[in-house]
Amino acid sequence: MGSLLAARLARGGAATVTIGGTWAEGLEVIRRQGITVDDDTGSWSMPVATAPLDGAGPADFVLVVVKSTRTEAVAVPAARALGPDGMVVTLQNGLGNREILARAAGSERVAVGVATLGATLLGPGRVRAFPGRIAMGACPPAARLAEAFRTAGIPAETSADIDRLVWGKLAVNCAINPVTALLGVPNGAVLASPRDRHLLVAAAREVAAVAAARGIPLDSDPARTALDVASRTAGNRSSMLQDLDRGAATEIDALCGAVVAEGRRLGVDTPVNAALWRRVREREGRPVVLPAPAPLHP
Ligand code: KPL
Repeated sequence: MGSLLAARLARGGAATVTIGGTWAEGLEVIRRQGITVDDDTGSWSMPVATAPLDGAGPADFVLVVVKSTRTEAVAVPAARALGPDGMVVTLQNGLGNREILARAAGSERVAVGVATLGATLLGPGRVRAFPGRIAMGACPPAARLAEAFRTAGIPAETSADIDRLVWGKLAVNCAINPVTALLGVPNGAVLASPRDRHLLVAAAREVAAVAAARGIPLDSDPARTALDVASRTAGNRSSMLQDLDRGAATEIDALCGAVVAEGRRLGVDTPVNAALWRRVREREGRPVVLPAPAPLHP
């Protein structure tokens, strides 16, 4: 996602872009030959400046797009890269990222967004893009950033109801990601089996029940949305399946784990998310100890 957004924003010309990170090989390839994007227009390349994680900025915006398992590691460098009026913007999956970043940068300097664009890393400096959009919490800096995204050809807007969008996406990810990861199948394959569909629906509805208990009623049925997304992205291997395939830690704690913890705090039962959380942790070979409820934004 970082490569895709950096290349598109740089090509759009409304922003000066630097991509930072810890993947030395990837940064080196980008420094030498830019980023190549394969999208529905074909294949194109764009030069993008690079910086080590601790060497970027000062920036008006620091977009955080790392996996939620890495948020803690990038929070302080992200905060340090901010210019005087800069903002950190998290476009990550799951819960808890905003709070971690706020501890480093201050809550007034963190904005939350939801990205439904898809990106598959094909190799260092090369990414395949799938269409989607970005929404961010409403504030004047986010409106400026949304404008830069639109200039870059990415549909983007601000929303006064960003928590609803965050929880709506969370419901989709808690349903599709662990089920496809555990079964080892692309998203669309879960639609063929009534048992797997039922799991998907039950996981999404539990997330909606926890959201409602937090005072965030979701406007459309998240189970319907999860089924629609699974059908629209039928050929995709979910990000969690890709993580399991390459032996990386998954985002299960920030997805089902955070829902279970938040459900406990609010007195909402989440047995399906708990089972999915446990099974993915077992598959990763990590201990099954429920994460402490994350101190979430009220
Ligand atoms: O966001 C996704 C992910 O894989 O993380 C979905 C929407 C499930 C698409 O694969």
